[in-house]
Amino acid sequence: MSDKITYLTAAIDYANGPPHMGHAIEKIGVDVMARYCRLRGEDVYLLLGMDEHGLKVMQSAESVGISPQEFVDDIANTFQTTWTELGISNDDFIRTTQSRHRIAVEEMISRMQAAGDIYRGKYSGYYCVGCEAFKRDDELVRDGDIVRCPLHPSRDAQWTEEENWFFRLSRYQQQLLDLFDARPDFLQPDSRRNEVRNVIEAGLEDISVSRARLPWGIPWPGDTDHTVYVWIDALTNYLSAVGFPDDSYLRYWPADVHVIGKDITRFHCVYWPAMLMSAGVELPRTVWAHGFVAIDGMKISKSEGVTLELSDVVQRHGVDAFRYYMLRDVPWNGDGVFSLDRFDERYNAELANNLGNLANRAISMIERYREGVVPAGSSAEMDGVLAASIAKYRAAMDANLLHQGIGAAIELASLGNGYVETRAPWKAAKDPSQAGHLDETLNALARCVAMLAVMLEPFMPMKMSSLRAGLGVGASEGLG
Ligand code: ME8
Repeated sequence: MSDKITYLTAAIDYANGPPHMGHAIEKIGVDVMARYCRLRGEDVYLLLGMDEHGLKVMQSAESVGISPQEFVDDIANTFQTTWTELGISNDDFIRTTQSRHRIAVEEMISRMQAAGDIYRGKYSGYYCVGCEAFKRDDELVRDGDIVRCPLHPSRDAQWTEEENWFFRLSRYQQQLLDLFDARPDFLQPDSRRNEVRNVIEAGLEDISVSRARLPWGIPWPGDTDHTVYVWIDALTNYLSAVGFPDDSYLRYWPADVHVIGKDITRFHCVYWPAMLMSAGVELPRTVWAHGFVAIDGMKISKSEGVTLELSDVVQRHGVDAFRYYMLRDVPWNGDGVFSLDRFDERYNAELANNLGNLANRAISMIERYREGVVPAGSSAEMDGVLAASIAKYRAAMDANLLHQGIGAAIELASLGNGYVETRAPWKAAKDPSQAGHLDETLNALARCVAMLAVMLEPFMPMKMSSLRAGLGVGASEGLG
C-alpha cells in the first residue's frame, strides 16, 4: 500500500473582506469530505488558506488607510478564527505572503521559463479587479462609457496597456483537450466539465502573467518592475503548502481533490493544469466545483451588499446545526438558496424532532430499563435497515453528493423512530416474559443511533461526539 496522503484543498479566499456565507459553505463542504475520508480510514491532509496579493486586496487596504500587510494580517486572523469556530479540521493554513509560498512561485516561474513558455509582450485590454483577470470583449457589458464584467457589476473594468510577461497557454490547448477526454473525472460535476471543455475547444490565447506597477505582489524573478499575476501566485499555494520544490511534497502530491466554486473553474482546469504541464509537475487528480449559495436570490459577498451576517446565522442554532443545514439544503453539486425559515424548519423537524428524539428515546430507555448498559441482542430487521442505509450513504458520499449523504442518515433516523413505535418497548418493559423482546429492541436501537452518530459525524462533529459519549460508545470506529 502506498503511504500517499489523501490531500484535499479548498480555494484560498481573497483577503479583501471578512468571511461570508459562500466562503463558509465551501470550507464546511471540504471539511465534511475530509472527515468522511478519515472515516474510511485514510490519512488525510486538508489545506485552507488566504489569497493575499493583487489589486483587489491592495485597494481594500487603501480604503481603510493601512498597509496591505497589516490589512491582510488582520483578515487572515478573522478567517482562521472563523474556521476554528466552525469546527473545520484543516491541517495547515497557507498565506500567499509567506516566504515558503514565494519560493514555490519563483520555482514554478523558473521551470515555465526553462520550458520556453514565458515571453515578453504587450497587453492592452480591460481588467476586472473583482475577478482579478483580463477580460475579452465578449466577457464584458457596456453601458455608454461604462464597461463592466457581469460577475462584478459594482466595479468598473479598468482599461490597461502595459508590457508584460506572457505564458504560452495556447501551446497547451491540445494537451488540455486530451486531458479532458482521457480523464472524465478530472473536473466534476459533469455539467462543469462541459463548460470548461467548450472554453478550451473555442481556442486559448496566451495570458499575461505579470503586472507592471502593481507593488502588492511577489516580485517577478529578475524583473522587479513587475509582480507575478495574482492567479499564477494563488494557484501555486497548493504546492507551496506541502513543501514544493523540496521532494517532500510528493508525499501529498498530486492533490486528490481541489474543492472550488463554479466561478473559478477556468483558472483551476485550464491555467493550472497548463502551468503544471509546463513546469513538469503532475496534475491534481480531481477538481470538484460546487455551486453558489444565495440568500433569497441575492449575492452574498460584501462588495455586492451583504444581507445576513455569518456569525448571527451560526449563533441561531449553534455550529453543528449550521454545518448540517448548509449542506442539507444546498446541493453540493449545484446552486442553492439559504433561508432562515428553512433553517428553523429543518432544525426543528430533522434535528430536534427526528434525530434528537430518537437519540433521547434510545439513551433514556437503556438507562431506565437496563441501567444504562446496552443489552446483548440481535435483530435481523435492524441489520437489514442498517445495511441498506449505509450502502445508500456510502454511495452518496463516495460521489461527493453530501446533501444525499445527509438525506440517507435522516431517513435512517425516521426508520429508527418507526421501529420504536412498532416495537413499543415500554409495553415489553412491563411484562417480564418479554425481556428478550425488550433486549432485542434496545440493542437494535443502540446500534441504529451509534450508526447515525458515525454517518453524521462529518457534518456535526461536536454533537455526534457527545452523542457517542451518551451512548457509552468510544471514538468512532468508522463505517465498518
Ligand atoms: O476566488 N457560494 O477568492 P474568493 C458558494 N482567491 N461559494 C462561493 C460564493 C457563494 N456565494 N462566493 C464565493 C477567490 N464562493 C480566489 C481563489 S484559489 C487558488 C484562489 C467561493 O474569496 C468561490 O467560488 O472570491 C471560491 O471557491 C471561494 O469562495 C473563495 O472566493
